[in-house]
Amino acid sequence: MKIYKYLQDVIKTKGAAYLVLLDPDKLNENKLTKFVEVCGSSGVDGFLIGGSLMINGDIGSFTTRLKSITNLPAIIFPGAVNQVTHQADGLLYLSVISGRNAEHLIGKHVLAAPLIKEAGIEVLSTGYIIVESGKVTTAQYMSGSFPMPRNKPEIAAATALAAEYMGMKFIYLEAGSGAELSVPDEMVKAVSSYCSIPVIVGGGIRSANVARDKVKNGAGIIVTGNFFEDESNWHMIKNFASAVHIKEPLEV
Ligand code: 1GP
Repeated sequence: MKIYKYLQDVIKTKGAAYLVLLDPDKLNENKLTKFVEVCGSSGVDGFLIGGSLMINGDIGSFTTRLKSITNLPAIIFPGAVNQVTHQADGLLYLSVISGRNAEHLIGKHVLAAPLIKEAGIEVLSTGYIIVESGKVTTAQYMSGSFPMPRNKPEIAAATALAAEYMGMKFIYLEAGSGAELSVPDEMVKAVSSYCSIPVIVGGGIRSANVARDKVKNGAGIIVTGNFFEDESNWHMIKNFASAVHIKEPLEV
């Protein structure tokens, strides 16, 4: 319960938590060290680690390296069953509840469960709602499921409540990595006001203002990935963190 409690505490004290997604395929050792140091000094609350594929990266050694640089939590955001490692602190146990593909509702979970038990890491069960966001995203394609229509906040809210009643700890509203459009504020609001579990929002967030709007509409956790893959944007991480931490004075 360590990570769960940590995230709850951050949400309570800062208003929301800010997590940065790291893709082992896209960050070499040198860049990882520099980036994580910048994140640490900019107010980031933790890291998600994962990718849809793991071609060059080795999640085990990547996470070991990450943990040697920072004390912030390292949470696996698995794109596949082979992304389980004991080096991490926890894992988002994602069920694609927007879809009706049994493999991503229970199939992969059966394969992963013994590996997670062996790894001894904290499990954070998460109802993953993939939201229509313009073009087809990797998350939609890889999960073999239709996204939730973006103009149907009431369907998202009912789906999220069902996940809460099933005992899931988080809802993740996902527009998809590099999405043209982020999850609509109306949907964030509908889901977070209807459910009592924290709502994670990610995909296509490329400005601090957009991040803050999601928090104002009830998001408990904001995730960004793509935007900070470009080193020339790193000076803005502080602005993003400050925008998410709505209970703290805003840094501009
Ligand atoms: C993807 O929600 C995350 O799963 C982050 O998306 O890369 O678009 O920030 P971006």
